[in-house]
Amino acid sequence: TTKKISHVGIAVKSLDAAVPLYRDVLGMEFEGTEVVAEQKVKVAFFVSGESRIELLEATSPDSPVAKFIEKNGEGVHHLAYEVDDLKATLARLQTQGVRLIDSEPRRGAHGTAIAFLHPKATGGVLTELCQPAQG
Ligand code: CMX
Repeated sequence: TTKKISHVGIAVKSLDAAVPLYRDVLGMEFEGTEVVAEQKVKVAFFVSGESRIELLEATSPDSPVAKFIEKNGEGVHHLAYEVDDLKATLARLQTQGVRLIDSEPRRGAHGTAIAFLHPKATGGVLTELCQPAQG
């Protein structure tokens, strides 16, 4: 079962341009940036109370985020839900016939394990499941 919204992912053209809005205008706590090589993105995390926002910048023209911005412009890219046991959740979704992008967990930011469901299976909302790193 899902525990909570882990974060909302927002596609931006430039982290340098977008970070000041979230940090200085909206006043969120900036946690820093990280390159997630496997996903071809550089991300910036912000904390706002119990909520987290992830800004995503493409690190290559064939990044999913570059393709998304080309098609839609900047904007909300995905919703991520926290789960306790990602492998078990993916196995269950597979038996339920849900179209997955990732049938096995992949590496996300902060050592999390992540997997995406296909937006065609989730009403047009790109959905990520993530399991926090142990400890
Ligand atoms: N939200 C909702 N719909 C989306 C979407 C998104 N973020 N990205 C693509 N789509 C839709 C497209 O609009 C398109 O719909 P139509 O066929 O109706 O036009 C359809 O999905 C196919 O999209 P596409 O542009 O042809 O692109 P691809 O199929 O090549 O890729 C997707 C789409 C979702 C499979 C790919 O972006 C993907 O694998 N995403 C998961 C990985 C990812 O996004 N990583 C970056 C973030 C990593 C992180 O947070 O760490």
